[in-house]
Amino acid sequence: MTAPTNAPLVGIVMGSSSDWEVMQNAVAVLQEFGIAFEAQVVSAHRMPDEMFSYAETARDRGLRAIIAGAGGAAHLPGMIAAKTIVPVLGVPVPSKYLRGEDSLLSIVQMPKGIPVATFAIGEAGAANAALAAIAMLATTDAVLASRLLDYRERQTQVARNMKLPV
Ligand code: RP5
Repeated sequence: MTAPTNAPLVGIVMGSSSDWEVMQNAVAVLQEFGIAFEAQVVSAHRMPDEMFSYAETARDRGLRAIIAGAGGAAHLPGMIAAKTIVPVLGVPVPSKYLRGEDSLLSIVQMPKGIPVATFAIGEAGAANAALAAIAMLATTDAVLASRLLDYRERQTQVARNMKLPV
């Protein structure tokens, strides 16, 4: 199957609408770079059939990366990765009782053979997952690569202009 040209390149899935506050940081970065994306709730333990279907169709639908965020016993990224060879970028969402350390360990400790690229807990992880997806797309898109370099340069200038109150 050939994906239409305006088809999403990056899929964002999360285990609950309660993950949105964190995961919207990935959306914001993709929007800033003008990357076609899709975002939806796909709960691993509450919607296992939809999770498998999402992963199984991802490649044919043209997705080049999947950003998967979940909290607690966060099996969504690993199970998505188990069903597709589209690269999966995992975002540990902060949890109520263990502050996301459970999410982090659940996502990062994938057994050998099925990788999930795992990012920081919370907002930084979500934003960085999007930047990593953009970097992957930029390996075959010179215009996007140039925009990513510009983004880095702007960050550098902001840091160089930082003043301390002493
Ligand atoms: C996980 O359980 C979700 O990813 C979320 O982080 C957490 C809590 O979900 P809700 O109870 O808020 O729906 O599946």
